[in-house]
Amino acid sequence: MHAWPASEVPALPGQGLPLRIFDTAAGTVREVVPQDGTARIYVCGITPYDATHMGHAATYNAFDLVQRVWKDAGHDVLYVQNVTDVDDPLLERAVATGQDWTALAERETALFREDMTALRLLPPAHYIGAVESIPWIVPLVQKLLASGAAYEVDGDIYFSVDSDPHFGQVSGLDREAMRPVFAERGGDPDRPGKRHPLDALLWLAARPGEPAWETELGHGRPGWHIECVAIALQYLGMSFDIQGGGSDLSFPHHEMGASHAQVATGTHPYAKAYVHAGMVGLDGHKMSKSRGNLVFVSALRRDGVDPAAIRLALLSRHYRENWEWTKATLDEAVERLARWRAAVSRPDGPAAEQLLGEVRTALANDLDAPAALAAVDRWAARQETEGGPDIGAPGLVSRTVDALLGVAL
Ligand code: 5CA
Ligand code: ZN
Repeated sequence: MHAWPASEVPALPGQGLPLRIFDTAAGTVREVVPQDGTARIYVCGITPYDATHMGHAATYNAFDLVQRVWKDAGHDVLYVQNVTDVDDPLLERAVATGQDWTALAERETALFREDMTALRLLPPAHYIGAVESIPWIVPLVQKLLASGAAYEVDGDIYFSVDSDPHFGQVSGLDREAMRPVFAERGGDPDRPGKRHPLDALLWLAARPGEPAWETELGHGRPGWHIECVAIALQYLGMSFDIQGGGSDLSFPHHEMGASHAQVATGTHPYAKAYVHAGMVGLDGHKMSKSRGNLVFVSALRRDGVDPAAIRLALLSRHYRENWEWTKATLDEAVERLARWRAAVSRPDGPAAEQLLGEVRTALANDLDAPAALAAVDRWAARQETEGGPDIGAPGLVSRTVDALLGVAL
């Protein structure tokens, strides 16, 4: 499917720093070094049964920063994202609201593209739906079946976690801790007939009234994890630089995805780093479609909120933090945006080379956006109180903020 239009990334003088970022698998911040000049990243996309909320936006904002840091450091970026356009939550919502599931998915995906465009989040080079990826999923599952790493239970096909010696290395959880999380996040530990309670679905045989495709695996539809693996291997291959998503995906989704890929290809690792954004909450709970405690990007836009202010609000929290969305966060961002815009509207000001260096340093250090905002705040405050002689400094500030933070002043 098509992605969304890219906003220009202005060129900056000099070169940015190598990215250091927290890798869940390593449990530490470390340098991720793209091999051949091209940095490869896969970010898990939405399940399109409801509109983009601030939690989604915060997660995609984090991985947008990754790309901006890489580009600034001189890399080409190959970015892939999926759309889970067939899965249980989508089908359930379609039935509950009496809609056609494809129409629901198309409408919400279109709205997501508009939100991403408004927030100036860079589009993936490949934006791929689960349905589109079925032709790549089938041979992968066949390979796993042939090697004995997958097996059937009443026509459904499961992945055997015991087939991967590296299983558990992404999340770092032991098997006892995995079980309740697996049950909570779409797994079925208690289904009779499975070899191991944690074994995950690769392929579901057709259920009455549900969509299904006729394939060499029989009439059915794909499981969730294998969708992302098929798309990532198709466009990025093994050992790409970053597998990204919210922290709710570290287990089971990214753990299972890594195992599926490692066993199917016989190589390791799936991704060099697994990077996870914290959860955004509202009123004391993680924002989630199932709970319904949501603030939608599109609703704020409809209310006339400047998308640049939404973006600044997201940037005001470190991406790894779990945090609560509040009206005050947005009000502060609206006020900051006005201050910055006033500061760059003058023809001259305090020299900005140091600011550029500070923003680069902050972002290369595990995407410390709050530190980057603080640096711009300091420049804007100096501009307001004392001004400066440097012709072109405001222009450099606005290009820095645009290129590295994605905010157009
Ligand atoms: N389609 C799958 C991934 S393959 C999925 O998780 N879809 S989603 O629509 O539920 O979430 C899309 C992305 O937003 C995921 O990376 C998820 O981790 C992230 N996300 C969901 N809720 C929140 C939240 N409250 N805060 C931060 N990120 C969130
Ligand atoms: Zn995914």
